[in-house]
Amino acid sequence: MILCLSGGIGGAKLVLGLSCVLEPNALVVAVNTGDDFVHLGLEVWPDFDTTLYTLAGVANAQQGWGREGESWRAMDALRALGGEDWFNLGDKDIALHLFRAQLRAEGLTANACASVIRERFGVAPIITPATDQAVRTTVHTDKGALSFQHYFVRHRAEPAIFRLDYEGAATARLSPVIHAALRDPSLEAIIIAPSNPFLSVDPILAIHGCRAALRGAGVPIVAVTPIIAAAAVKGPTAKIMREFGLPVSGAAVAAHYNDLIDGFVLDRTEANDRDAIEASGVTCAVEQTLMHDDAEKTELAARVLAFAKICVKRQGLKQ
Ligand code: FO1
Repeated sequence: MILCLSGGIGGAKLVLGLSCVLEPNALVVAVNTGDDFVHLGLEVWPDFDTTLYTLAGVANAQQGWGREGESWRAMDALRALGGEDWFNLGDKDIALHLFRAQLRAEGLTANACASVIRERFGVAPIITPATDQAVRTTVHTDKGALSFQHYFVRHRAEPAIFRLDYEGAATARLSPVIHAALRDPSLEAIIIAPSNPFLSVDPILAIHGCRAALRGAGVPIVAVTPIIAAAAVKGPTAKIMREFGLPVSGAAVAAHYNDLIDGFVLDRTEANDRDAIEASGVTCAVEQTLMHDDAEKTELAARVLAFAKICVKRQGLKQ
């Protein structure tokens, strides 16, 4: 069984590839909750929903979020009322938010909601929010402190970031679904998907006890680079690295995860950095990590899994 930490569009692509390679009950995906927010009274879980729609085969792939074949009648009517229209919600997407609000009103935990929703969409792999508590990313920028969606959508990720806070992480706990996966004797590896390290992965790693729980599982932890040819495929990863004064490279991402990972999958455009990464104690594989279509998502997933299984668990990293 494989546990994958994921968020955003890039992560969902590898998760799809993993779901094509693994038996349905052999994949558990912990999705980032830092992007989540209550909007128009509805709980919106973008990273969970993007992953759900992707595995259910109903995602709007070129948009990177939401569903294909959407209509926007509710948004049009809301706009006519003068309601908030900066965050676009399709009619079918709204149905999911209404359904989730009903489950939450019945007292279901986040992971229980995810389980009901996954079953209704016929998605077999376990996708679950990384925590049942509220962990939300606050983006501190030259335009002030912004909630994640205000930064990402309203301000189009343009403000320069000087700090990120993951509100609630210190008192949050990893989802019981994740703890069960970490204790499962069939667990073979933990994969960190090619997601934005700062916006999609760090909000998961910041959860109280998360790093120790991951290291304590005793299986290799492998991260896949989100940087290709010194640029991010999509989204603000490269921009944030520059704002944090980091070189825009896979090697800088490997260094960011250095106290956690045993292996790193570097893109072949940056193969020259392999030795430096290995010198830091992290085993490094070099692959084509750009995923144009489902075949390439599946191929990369297969290669990442083969690499993870031969990765040697590093000793001496703090639990
Ligand atoms: N991203 C946008 O850039 N504009 C939108 O209007 C928008 C709406 C939206 C609705 C539901 C949903 O699940 C995601 C949505 N996203 C939108 C993406 C969202 O900002 C995600 O947080 C990003 O995909 C980053 O993970």
